[in-house]
Order: sequence, then structure tokens, then C-alpha cells
Amino acid sequence: MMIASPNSFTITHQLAEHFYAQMLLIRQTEQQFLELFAQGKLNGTVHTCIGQESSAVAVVNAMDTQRDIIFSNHRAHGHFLAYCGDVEGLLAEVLGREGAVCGGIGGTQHLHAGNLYTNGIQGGIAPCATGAALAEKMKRSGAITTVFLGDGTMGQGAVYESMNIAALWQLPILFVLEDNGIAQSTPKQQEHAGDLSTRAQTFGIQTFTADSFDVLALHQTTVAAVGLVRQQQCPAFLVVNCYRLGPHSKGDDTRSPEELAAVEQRDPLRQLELQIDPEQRQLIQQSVQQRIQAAVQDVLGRPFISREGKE
Ligand SMILES: Cc1ncc(C[n+]2csc(CCOP(=O)(O)OP(=O)(O)O)c2C)c(N)n1
Repeated sequence: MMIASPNSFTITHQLAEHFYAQMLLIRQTEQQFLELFAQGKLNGTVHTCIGQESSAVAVVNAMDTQRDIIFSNHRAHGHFLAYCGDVEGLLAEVLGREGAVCGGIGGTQHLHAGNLYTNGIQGGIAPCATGAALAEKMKRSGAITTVFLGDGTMGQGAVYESMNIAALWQLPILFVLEDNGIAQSTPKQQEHAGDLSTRAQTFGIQTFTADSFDVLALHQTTVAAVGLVRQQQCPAFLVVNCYRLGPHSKGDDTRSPEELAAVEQRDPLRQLELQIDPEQRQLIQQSVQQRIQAAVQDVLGRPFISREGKE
């Protein structure tokens, strides 16, 4: 199911409601994953983007999802759901059930739907995205490519090789840095010298900066960055300052409860909630909750995917 293009929203409050519904869907789907894990129904691990949903929603909605290409990483559920909204396909993928969006082979980190591709190898997606941008430029399709990177991933050489070639060949690609200040358990300051937000400037790539706490403002900044990439057929760098409210995956959060509690006060989902008409808010909450409950019940009732004869 493709989500309606935000271009059809002319009134800010309609856009806010649309974003709220998407952010809530992402939040509650991921909370469901954690719950299913705790119940022993979900094997392996999941990396949730709880607290960072606004980045996925603001960026994906600035793109033309009919033709643009998105590459994402290990923390991909938000990008995936903002792109296609397929809760059932994602749940089935993570739970290894029939109807899984990638046949149950990709799991949480390796998702594919339409023009969206995700991969858990840090930095490995940057050259792939750059190649896709080159292909679209050669085809003169007008499509652009976006690639999501974490601050820890900015330590990978392949990211800079990709920026270099994207600038040299003027490729239509938006590098999005979701800077949540930590890579698993390593704070940014212990890992990187200098300022990550100025990295792309050395390649002559224009940089846009916003934070995730105001999804509407972040969306506006992204629209400007996407416009530049599409019109000028050149790369751009968008730095999204954000904060992960959950652990890296599970039980591996080294940040203090005080630090987390302070940032929870600024939770982007709650900030947006305050801007939504209470009646409308309740309707959205009910609809998202029903959707997720029905999806969980449906998917848990499906058979496991059989690998018999496929090895
Ligand atoms: C090449 C590679 N090295 C190590 C890992 C293990 N790993 C998974 S996520 C992660 C941290 C990533 O941090 P960051 O890029 O800041 O993204 P975030 O998790 O904060 O979203 C690491 C080291 C990996 N997936 N790929």
C-alpha cells in the first residue's frame, strides 16, 4: 500500500495529522516487536527507531515514492513503514511467517519493497545508493536516491568514497545523516574527530541541517534539499540531529536514566501530538491501535515459512 503523496496536502494541520498517524504506526509497531521478543515469539534482534520516527516520516514524505529510490540501514523499520506502510508484511518478515515482505529471508535488517532497499552492513549501502543515483542520471529518469546513515557509520571509508564520486560526477543523491550521537554504546565524541556536519562540505556538497524534534520543520528542510538534488542533479547532505529513546537493540543502553528521561520530555511524537486536534488525535490513535492489533493476530496465526526443498 502506497501512502498518499504529501503534495496533495495543502493545509498544515492535515500534513501534521498524516505525519502523526505514520509516526504512531512506526512507534507502536516497534513497541510490538519488543513485546513479542519479551514473550519469546520473536527470534533474533531488532533495532528500533523509537524517538527517531520523525526523521523517517519527514524525509520519505519529501520524496516521490513512485520513482525515487531509498537505501536504508539496520535501523530501517521507520523508513520502510513511512515508505509503504506494510505492517503485516514487515511483521511476517520479522516473525518468519507466510506473507513476509522478503520471504522471511531478509529479516529485520534486509528489507525490500518497491524502490526501497535496506542492508545492515554499516556504510555498505552508500556505494550501492551512489550507483543507483548514477543509473538514474544516465537514464535521465528524474528520480533521485536517498541513503540513510548513522553517525557511527560516518567512520566508514566507503561513505567518503561515495560522497567523492557523487560530487565529482554530480549525481542526484541525498545523503541523510541521522545523528543520534551514539553508535551502539560508543558516544560520537569518542569515535570521531571534528564535526560530522561539515564532512560533506569538503567535497563541495551542500549541507542542510535540522533536528527531529519538529517534524514539520524537518520536512520543510528536506523538501529544500530534495529540490536541490532533483533540479540541479547534484548531491546534497542532510544532517538530522535526533535522539534514540530505546536501546541500540536490546539491553545494550549505556546512557544514564537521567539523560534518557530528560530527552523523553522532548519526544518528537509527543511534540507533534500537542499540535493535533484532540478529537482527531483520538481517532488516529484508535485506528493505529486497531490496525496493529489486527495485524499481530493475523500474522501470528499464519504458518511459519517452510524452507523445505529450498535449501
Ligand atoms: C561493517 C559493520 N560493522 C559493524 C556492524 C555492527 N553494528 C551494527 S549497528 C552498529 C552501530 C551503528 O551506529 P550508527 O551508524 O551511529 O547508527 P545507529 O545504530 O545509531 O542508528 C554497529 C557497529 C555492522 N552492522 N556493520
